[in-house]
Amino acid sequence: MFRPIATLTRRLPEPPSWLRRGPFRDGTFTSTIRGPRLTSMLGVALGVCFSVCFATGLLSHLIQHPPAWFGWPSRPVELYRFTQGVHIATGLATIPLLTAKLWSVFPKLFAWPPFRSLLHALERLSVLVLIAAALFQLVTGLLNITYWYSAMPFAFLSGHYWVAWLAIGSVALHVAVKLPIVRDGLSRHRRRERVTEGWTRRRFLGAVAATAGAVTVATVGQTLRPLTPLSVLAPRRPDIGPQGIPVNTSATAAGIRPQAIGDGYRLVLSGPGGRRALSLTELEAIPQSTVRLPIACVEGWSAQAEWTGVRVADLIALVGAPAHSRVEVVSLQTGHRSILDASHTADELSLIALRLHGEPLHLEHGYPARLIAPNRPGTQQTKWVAQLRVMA
Ligand SMILES: Nc1nc2c(c(=O)[nH]1)N[C@H]1C(S)=C(S)[C@@H](COP(=O)(O)O)O[C@H]1N2
Ligand SMILES: [Mo]
Repeated sequence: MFRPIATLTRRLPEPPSWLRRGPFRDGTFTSTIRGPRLTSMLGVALGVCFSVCFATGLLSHLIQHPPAWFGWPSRPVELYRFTQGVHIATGLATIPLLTAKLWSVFPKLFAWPPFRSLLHALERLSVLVLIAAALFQLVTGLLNITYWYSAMPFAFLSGHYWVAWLAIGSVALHVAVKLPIVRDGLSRHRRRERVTEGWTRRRFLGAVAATAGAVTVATVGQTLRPLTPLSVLAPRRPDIGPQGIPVNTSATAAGIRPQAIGDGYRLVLSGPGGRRALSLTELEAIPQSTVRLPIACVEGWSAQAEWTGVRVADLIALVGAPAHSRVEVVSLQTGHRSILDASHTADELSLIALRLHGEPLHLEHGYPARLIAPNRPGTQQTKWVAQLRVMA
């Protein structure tokens, strides 16, 4: 009879000792800083960082690809700016934490025997999956925020999303397996280990914490304005660009033709009451509102600005649509569009903006007209708007 548990836990024969060479020999790794206490402490910090990063990343994914059950409100205005700032900051802080943790367990790669049982082999395999998935997430995230797309021969979004599930799943398994060791590693009797070891360990942990702190301080200014001058490592300075705002996609890159935004430009509205095409002059004649709203890019930078334009709800009223409508916002750029759900359409802060800081929109910011709405990922703030289509 096949007994799975017994098969999994049966002790495997020891590999021949002549295989035990190089780092597999005893006494290769001599650092006294390493040990369950150090690994446990790093593990707890990493676990917290990773979980927060996963939750905020999942949220961002749901907002951009909402399933039927999911609704994202238009208030508080800066909520997405905050959650996505946290996503990028925790992701970046993970880099020094993971590096230190991998260093702390590195000798285990050469443990002897490599596998005590099938179960032990499976457990080690799951750690390998965890490390690979975590490294994949960090590297792809980093490539994405530094705009190095050419280094990723696959779709960033689906890769980063699906491997996140693999990573969080193997984290959960890893935590469950290691919990007893972590408990023991963090228990009080361990604290009374030899004083000198405790001291060097504290110095090491201090250095790791300082590095994680330095990475955060040198990048979080891309969204936290008071720290902007310190943002030496941030891919984007939120205060540099035309009209003081960064540009992700330029008009040239978006393929915006000068004819399309000249005198012939029309904003086309379509709804239950028919179709209207408004020139820029006609748009300017409609009562204007001025709002202060951020562009909160998925890549972690954000910039606050003062926008002036026409309320989306007022525009769709011209074609007989109620304020609580779903609206498709179509760009002059081929293929770029976004959806305003009912709460965002109805929000009085949602504008088709014609001006930025009191001046006509810069071409790079979406001249003649762009969408700006509260609590929304930057990628959904469509520039060079050509049409507003009220959806049935
Ligand atoms: N048509 C169009 N609109 C767009 C984009 C784009 O590529 N094409 N990029 C979006 C992204 S990712 C961001 S972060 C914001 C940036 O707006 P800004 O360039 O005015 O700062 O515009 C959004 N609107
Ligand atoms: Mo963005």
